[in-house]
Amino acid sequence: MAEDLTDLYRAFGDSRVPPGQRETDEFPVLSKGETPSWNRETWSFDVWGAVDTDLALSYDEFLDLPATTQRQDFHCVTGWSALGRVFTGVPFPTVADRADVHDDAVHVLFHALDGYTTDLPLSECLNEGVLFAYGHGGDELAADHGGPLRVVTPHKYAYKGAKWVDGVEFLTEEKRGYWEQRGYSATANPWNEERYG
Ligand SMILES: Nc1nc2c(c(=O)[nH]1)N[C@H]1C(S)=C(S)[C@@H](COP(=O)(O)O)O[C@H]1N2
Ligand SMILES: [Mo]
Repeated sequence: MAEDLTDLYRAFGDSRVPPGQRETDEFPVLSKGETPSWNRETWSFDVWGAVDTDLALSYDEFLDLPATTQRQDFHCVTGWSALGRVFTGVPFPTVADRADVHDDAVHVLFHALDGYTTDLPLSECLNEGVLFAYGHGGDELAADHGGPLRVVTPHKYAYKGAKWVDGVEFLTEEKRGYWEQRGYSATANPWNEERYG
């Protein structure tokens, strides 16, 4: 059973579809470049920075972490919203707990196989629904949608969710990610239409 997070918008606004967004039945692919290849034998999910325990997990080790399934909406800053998508994976706090994050960590930079990065305050990463997802709709997450592993952030525009994520850096000060350095909002709250920074 998927945990239903489609009412998460109530904490942020009155309408499930945020202002300026239009609903689509599709799940479009939006990437800055090509879909990167990966090797199951050498792929490593790394956690470093302001933590006591650096992590370097193989894909199989990642699959052994306790998982959850959630139904959520997905809002791209370019204007489409895909409603009721079902993702399976590992909640952000589970990873943070394993890494023993330092008390002075305040920010997180996600790293991906295509060179993409995106950043969020640590407190926003601990919001309900931030998930490292390897499953979508009951299947393995497709490569175009970020397989083997991606982040989803139902309370933020979707560029906050790094596809092909393979690194999480905990920081004691803010750092900006790929789109955040190029004029997109660092905060990215869809119900406030925080599109540009
Ligand atoms: N690594 C990586 N992650 C990324 C992107 C990207 O280009 N590279 N694009 C972002 C943007 S702008 C959006 S809308 C979503 C799109 O996810 P989808 O292709 O599964 O719809 O991924 C986000 N994560
Ligand atoms: Mo996007």
